[in-house]
Amino acid sequence: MQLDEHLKILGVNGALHEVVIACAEGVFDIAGVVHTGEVSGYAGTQNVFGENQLKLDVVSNDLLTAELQKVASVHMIASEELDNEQELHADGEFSVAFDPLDGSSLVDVNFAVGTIIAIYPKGSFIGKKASEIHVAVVAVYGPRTTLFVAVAGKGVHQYLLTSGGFELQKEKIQVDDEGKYFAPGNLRACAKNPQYQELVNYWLANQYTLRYSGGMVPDINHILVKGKGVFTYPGYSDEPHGKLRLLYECGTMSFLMVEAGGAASDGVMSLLDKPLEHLDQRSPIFVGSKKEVEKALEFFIMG
Ligand code: AHM
Ligand code: MG
Repeated sequence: MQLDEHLKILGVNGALHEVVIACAEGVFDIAGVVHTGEVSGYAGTQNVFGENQLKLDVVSNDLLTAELQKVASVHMIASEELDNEQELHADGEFSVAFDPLDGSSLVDVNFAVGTIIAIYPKGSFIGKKASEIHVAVVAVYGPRTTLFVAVAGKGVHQYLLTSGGFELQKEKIQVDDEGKYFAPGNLRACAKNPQYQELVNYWLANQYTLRYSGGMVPDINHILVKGKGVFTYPGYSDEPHGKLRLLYECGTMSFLMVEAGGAASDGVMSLLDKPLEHLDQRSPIFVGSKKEVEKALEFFIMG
């Protein structure tokens, strides 16, 4: 079954359906440039975070924005590659936040990368929480392109990009409460954060399997597809909030995990309930199987 039809079965109709399809079109366009390698090198610009933008980052941003621009129901957009949120259509019902190409520093080594998109109610993103997301759309560009669509209250579903479009691959993805896979982001933090070192020692002593690629999307994709595991990206003294952004990365990936029956925390509270104070806000993240997230947090509370 194609994405278009499956969305209707999930109760995603009308304007929201149009926005989700536009996101999928954007993913299709980005998959084209990622897989052909025709766009390479640096753009010669920096994003708001002071990071050098790849031409691919800029092109991916433009492709997705162009698809959203076609849909009158998109009110505002915010992108990791833009300085500010932008209004597309004054009467739109939905605001869309995205990281068009997460993990783009992994493109040259041909590792998997992804796109992270969240559809919120209209208006500015400031003050919004991930619990308000209507639909999350997350793509993984590996040897194949796969797409997760998480619909609020209706679970997470996976699609495969085939020559005929996005084909339903797996309905209602569920993550077990426990599972011995670990993806430890920001291991550099261990040097100054002994709690994290102790958590890593716990995983090693208990024979967990390491599955870490350096890309948050493929790492969390691993948890969703295998149905278990945990991904962590804590902060430490030099970078108390870590690196990953609440709006573009942590909030959306947390929504996806919670819709699949997992958990997501910043170490203190659920990442779904954390209001956005500014567009470039960073957050620590502990996400995955419920008990694995709880276990990881115990080390930080004890420390
Ligand atoms: P990006 O948005 O600049 O691509 O950075 C996000 C990526 C995540 O996918 C990944 O988890 C993280 O950066 C890894 O960063 P590092 O290796 O610097 O800790
Ligand atoms: Mg990113």
